[in-house]
Amino acid sequence: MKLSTHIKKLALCTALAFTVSAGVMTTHDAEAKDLRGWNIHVEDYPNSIALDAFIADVAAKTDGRIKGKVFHGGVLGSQPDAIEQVRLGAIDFANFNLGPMGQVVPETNVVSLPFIFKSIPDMYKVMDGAGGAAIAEGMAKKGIVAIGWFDSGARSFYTSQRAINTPDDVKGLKVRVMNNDLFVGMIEAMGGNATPMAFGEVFQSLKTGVVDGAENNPPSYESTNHFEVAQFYSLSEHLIIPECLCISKKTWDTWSEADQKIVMEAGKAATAKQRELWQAREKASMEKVAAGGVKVNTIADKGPFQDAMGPVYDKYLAANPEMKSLVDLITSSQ
Ligand code: BDP
Repeated sequence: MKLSTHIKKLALCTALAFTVSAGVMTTHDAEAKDLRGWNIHVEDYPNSIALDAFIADVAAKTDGRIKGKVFHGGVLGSQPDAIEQVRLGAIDFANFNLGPMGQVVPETNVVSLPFIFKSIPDMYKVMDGAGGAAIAEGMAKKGIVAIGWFDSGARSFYTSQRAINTPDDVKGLKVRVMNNDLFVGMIEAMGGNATPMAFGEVFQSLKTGVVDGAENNPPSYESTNHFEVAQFYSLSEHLIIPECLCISKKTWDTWSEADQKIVMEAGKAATAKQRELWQAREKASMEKVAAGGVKVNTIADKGPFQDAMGPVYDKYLAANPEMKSLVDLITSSQ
């Protein structure tokens, strides 16, 4: 929509809101369009609950000037497509994992490096500080406004045939990864065969043996029922990749500064809610998969996995020398 049309619309909404506050009208938001929110997860997932709360909060605080609906379960398409849609303004807001965003926003690749974060609290510290700000800046340049960082725990391997205790155990396995060359390199560094694939296709691929395994955090392993078809869960915790609550810059730019502030605040509240729900869901998911017959093994010494990632870092930094300062910033602030 043209900016001038938007301004007219906003002026109309303001006038209508004024009329309402004067007690003349009962509805005032007939003009506001429904924003479309993209989400890959099932409805009761922590991220989904936080997204629903976010848009409800925004609608309440803007008196319906900004309102919308979240489309759960990836019905608006896969994440790589949705990232493009957000950039174009066809999708207005979304929760994205930063993993598949690397092809579009180079700064996000830094958090897709295996073992870049030492722990979840370290990830929070970095993302809520200068590291997160640098990544948000890179995203804004590509038309995506990050207003919060969601927790996505740590990703570990799950396989259908045997547990993984050392990098050697990955040798020869076909492992599904998210869409990013870095993850292909990560699996190949351990001698496995990486298969980039959309999230929605993984269950069937595990079931039919197209892949031998995949990797994800406990809530995703559980909510997708992947645990039913890949029953060895090996806690390698090799990737801690945060997620964003983000807004299309095209949509963002149509809002007044006051409304942007309201959206930002609602984003903060939704992020706090997601992080809290996440902790509880991780526990519940681990209990559920254990009850479902999953054999969980912890990996006491992650050193060999970290060592195996040396070439992944070398290759990445050789190809992206401009990212070295961001990698250094992240590692030195933990
Ligand atoms: C989940 C992320 C989701 C990804 C999915 C995946 O929350 O955004 O699409 O992993 O593996 O943990 O594709």
